[in-house]
Amino acid sequence: MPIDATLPYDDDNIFAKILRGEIPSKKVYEDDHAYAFHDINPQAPHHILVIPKGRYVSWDDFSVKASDTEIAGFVRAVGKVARDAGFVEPGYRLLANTGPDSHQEVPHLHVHIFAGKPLGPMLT
Ligand code: IU
Repeated sequence: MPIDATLPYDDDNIFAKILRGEIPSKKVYEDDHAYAFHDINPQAPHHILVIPKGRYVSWDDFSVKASDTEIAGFVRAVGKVARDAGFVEPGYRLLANTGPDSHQEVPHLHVHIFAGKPLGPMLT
């Protein structure tokens, strides 16, 4: 079910538990600002999620409340994950669902990285 992204951050959300190591995940990358892991239900041959380490519900929450250092660190981490995975040359897609109409399901900001095949036109 889509979440209500206007609610305060919930420390019991599944990605918070993954960050704390309480739930296993297939880790791809980690640094001071970001953690990346394979999506449990991949929608492309390669489907990685990158999440900030800070407590942000959504892209909107992050864009308003995160420090410039956190934002820069997170954006660079997303780029590094895609680059290190070899996605730059063939290409990849980023997606951050935000709010009910987007069908955001987990209330901790996550950027999807899709790659591994021609992805076709954008969804509408
Ligand atoms: P969304 O943008 O909030 O709709 O995406 C949530 C994603 O989190 C979705 O692709 C799920 O497959 C993925 N996911 C996961 O990787 N591990 C989990 O334990 C859960 C969801 I719950």
